[in-house]
Amino acid sequence: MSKLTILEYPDPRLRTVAKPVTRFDAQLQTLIDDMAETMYAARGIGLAATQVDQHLRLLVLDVSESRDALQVFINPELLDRSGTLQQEEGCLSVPEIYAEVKRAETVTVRAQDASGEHLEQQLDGLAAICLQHEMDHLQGRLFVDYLSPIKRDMLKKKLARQRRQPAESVSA
Ligand code: K2U
Ligand code: ZN
Repeated sequence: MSKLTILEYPDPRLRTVAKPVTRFDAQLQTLIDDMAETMYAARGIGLAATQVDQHLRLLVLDVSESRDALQVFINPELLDRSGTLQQEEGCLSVPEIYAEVKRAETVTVRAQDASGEHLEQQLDGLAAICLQHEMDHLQGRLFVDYLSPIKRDMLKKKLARQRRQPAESVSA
């Protein structure tokens, strides 16, 4: 297994719309394993293939306290959603930025597992939020897209400062 590089905003590759998975083979299983390792190492509770520059409709998540309940969703589609939940979100591709996002509280998802078998599952709470966050990634959407234009502009300026800062500290 390998740790993969996570793309960071505003990398344009994060805007790629992922394509459906059609080959359920050993190469796909290796990508799943590497994504899981990358997610756990980054202390994330979800990761979409888009974030590791693999533009396939594949995501992994694990919202368990014990960090040993990996779930894999391939070619996910939402069949139903209900309720709303507003919660502060972060993103491994947008470090140190957090913002409130409104999402469905409960979702029913249809997807395939690593062997291509179809599954249908109802998720609620943090798992539902995480799934919707990851499915946004597969559409090239980021949680910062839900920010007001003013807040998004402030974010871009903050990230630009952060990126300049390391250089300044070296030259100082
Ligand atoms: O897609 C990612 O970057 C992974 C996110 C998933 C996520 C975002 C917001 C809300 C729930 C899940 C990371 O796991 S962000 C880090 C994190 C860790 C624990 C709880 C919330 C966010
Ligand atoms: Zn994210």
